[in-house]
Amino acid sequence: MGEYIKTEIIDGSVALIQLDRPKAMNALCNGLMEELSIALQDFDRDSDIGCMIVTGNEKSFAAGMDIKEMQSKDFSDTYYEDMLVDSADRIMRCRKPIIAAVAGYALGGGCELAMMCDIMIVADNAKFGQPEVTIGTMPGFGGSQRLTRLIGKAKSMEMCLTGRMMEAEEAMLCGIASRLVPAEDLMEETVGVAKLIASKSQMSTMMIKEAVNRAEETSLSEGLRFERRLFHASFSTKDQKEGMQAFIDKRNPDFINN
Ligand code: CO8
Repeated sequence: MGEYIKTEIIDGSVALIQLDRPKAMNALCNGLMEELSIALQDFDRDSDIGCMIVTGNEKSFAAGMDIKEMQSKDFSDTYYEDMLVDSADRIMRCRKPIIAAVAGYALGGGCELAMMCDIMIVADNAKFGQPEVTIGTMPGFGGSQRLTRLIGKAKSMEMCLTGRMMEAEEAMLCGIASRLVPAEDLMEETVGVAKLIASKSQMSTMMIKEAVNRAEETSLSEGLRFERRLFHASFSTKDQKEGMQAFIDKRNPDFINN
């Protein structure tokens, strides 16, 4: 629990972090980013937690970085403090899966934050956009890179250059979102996915996250080699022995994250 976020542990294994600045549409002020990234880091290090969820409220996931906080900064302020780099690094270093549950606005830094997560489940009222161009700046929290990788150059250019919003259905069709659900079912669906992930061996889920992320950053042959090595390494875990034995015995596995 912090000034800008609420946290909850569900069934002992899923950590839910709710951005809680409703009066400012969950604008991502420095304090919020600090609290969020530290909470994610702490949950990531908690051996009981197998999956994290980041969500906002029904009106807004996050309407971007806090414009009121940024407006008066000049280049040397942002450059010298390396604006938001610590928070982004903390989030990117998380090794366990993070799900973004998005309802309402996910704009600018909010869209970028959602795209930093590993899975995105969206409500039918979700709206995505990179509207920085309309306030005289540009995406700076990964939008120009992640959006382009997700939806391709032409569509990413159009989104970033016009600042237009994209509805949930379009986001689903072009590959931003992994699942589209009615707004009232968003949390139930997301918690269900998170519990399923958390019920697996953390050794497997962490290796899978590492391998899938590698696909974005390397050639196919290097990525395949990396995957193969992790796959081989998974045979050194007790959970691989248990998982396969449980299949043979026709019972549920009892994973110990080892
Ligand atoms: N920052 C600060 N305050 C905000 C923000 C924001 N991003 N978004 C909304 N608010 C505030 C409003 O100012 C308003 O406050 P007040 O009640 O004090 O006037 C309150 O939230 C409610 O907002 P609205 O009255 O505007 O609500 P509407 O329902 O009419 O509109 C919108 C909702 C469409 C979400 C609208 O508020 C909006 O367009 N917000 C700004 C969206 C935007 O431009 N986001 C991009 C910000 S820039 C960014 O994210 C850069 C990322 C890169 C950083 C890189 C760092 C390294």
